[in-house]
Amino acid sequence: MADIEKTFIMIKPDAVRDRKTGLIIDRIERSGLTIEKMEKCELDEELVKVHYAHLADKPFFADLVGFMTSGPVVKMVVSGLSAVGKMRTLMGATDPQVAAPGTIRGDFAVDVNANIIHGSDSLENAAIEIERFFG
Ligand code: IDP
Ligand code: MG
Repeated sequence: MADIEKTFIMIKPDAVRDRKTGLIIDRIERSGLTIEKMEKCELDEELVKVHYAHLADKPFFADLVGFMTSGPVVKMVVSGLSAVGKMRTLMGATDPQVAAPGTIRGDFAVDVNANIIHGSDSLENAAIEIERFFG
């Protein structure tokens, strides 16, 4: 039996700017998952740098930080059975060019630099990210 989990989800600035928030929320709710918390906000550069610290040595890091601070995001806590993995499946691959049709990134994004949505990649990171953004 799968466990009820909580995961951290963030609709990125490109999707908020392009008014895709409602479409993405619809996908999450139709999948049977529950939005526990949700807030539109702007991110500090420092918070983004901590959140993406695992990518600090990548050539695209500065662009990523610039992108994530370019406008408001919508951050959420999403819960449900196997919520962490289920959201990763709903989101699709990191690179929208290879994300499958029917996934959020496959359907709404074209560019890995601006790939619409963040979702925690493990239960452990979900707890850390929920505390980081909502604690
Ligand atoms: P994930 O978002 O699917 O978990 P990560 O590897 O954790 O993927 O990367 C975090 C974010 O960094 C991605 O969602 C994307 O916005 C950006 N990113 C990852 N790889 C690349 C790349 O090769 N070029 C540009 N941006 C990238
Ligand atoms: Mg990640």
